[in-house]
Amino acid sequence: MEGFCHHKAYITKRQQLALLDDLLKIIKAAPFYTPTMPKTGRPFSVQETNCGPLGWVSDKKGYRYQATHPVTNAPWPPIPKSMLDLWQTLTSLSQPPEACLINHYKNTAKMGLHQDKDEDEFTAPVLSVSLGNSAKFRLGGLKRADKTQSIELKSGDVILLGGPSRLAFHGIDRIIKDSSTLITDQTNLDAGRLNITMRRVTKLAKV
Ligand code: MD6
Ligand code: FE
Repeated sequence: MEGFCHHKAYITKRQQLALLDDLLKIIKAAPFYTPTMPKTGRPFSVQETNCGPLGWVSDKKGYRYQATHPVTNAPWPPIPKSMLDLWQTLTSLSQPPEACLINHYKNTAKMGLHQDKDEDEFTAPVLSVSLGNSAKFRLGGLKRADKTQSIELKSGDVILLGGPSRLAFHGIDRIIKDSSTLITDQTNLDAGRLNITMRRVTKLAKV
């Protein structure tokens, strides 16, 4: 799909460990919570938290971006510098991301096919980093029924959904257990996988 970019092994092992350290500090300040589906209230199988000025949340009332954690009501912690630098390098945008969503998958978690469309700005890509166990990522087209492909995302991989692929349907079919040793039990993360996505939420200012 045009605009989709997969940088395999973009982040070195050393950088992954440093990023994991930054994320563990964020998770201490803004603990994972279990989002629920709008209307049905069914819990997600992933746990989520955010950093940055805005965070993506989901509960019975719907999907939205908000400046505070839904459980602690505290403002989200700032986005780590390494992630801001990655955004600058790979998007070439002078304006920073406003939201950084952190998903935690236990080995049995998955994420259904969806589009990221709760933002007001679709010209900026969504940048996504994978850490820990590998995942089978499914990428489709602009319609739910479009043909899909399966892509394996490994620890240190970065993908960008930009251009026409910005609104492509995508999801996580499954996590491949024991495929990475990055996230150990010491992290209290039950092994599994972390996925970090950065987005622009409001319109880019014209410069
Ligand atoms: C995941 N990723 O990799 C789920 N969304 O766990 C996403 O939902 C996603 O990887 C938008 C752009 C890139 C992504
Ligand atoms: Fe998504």
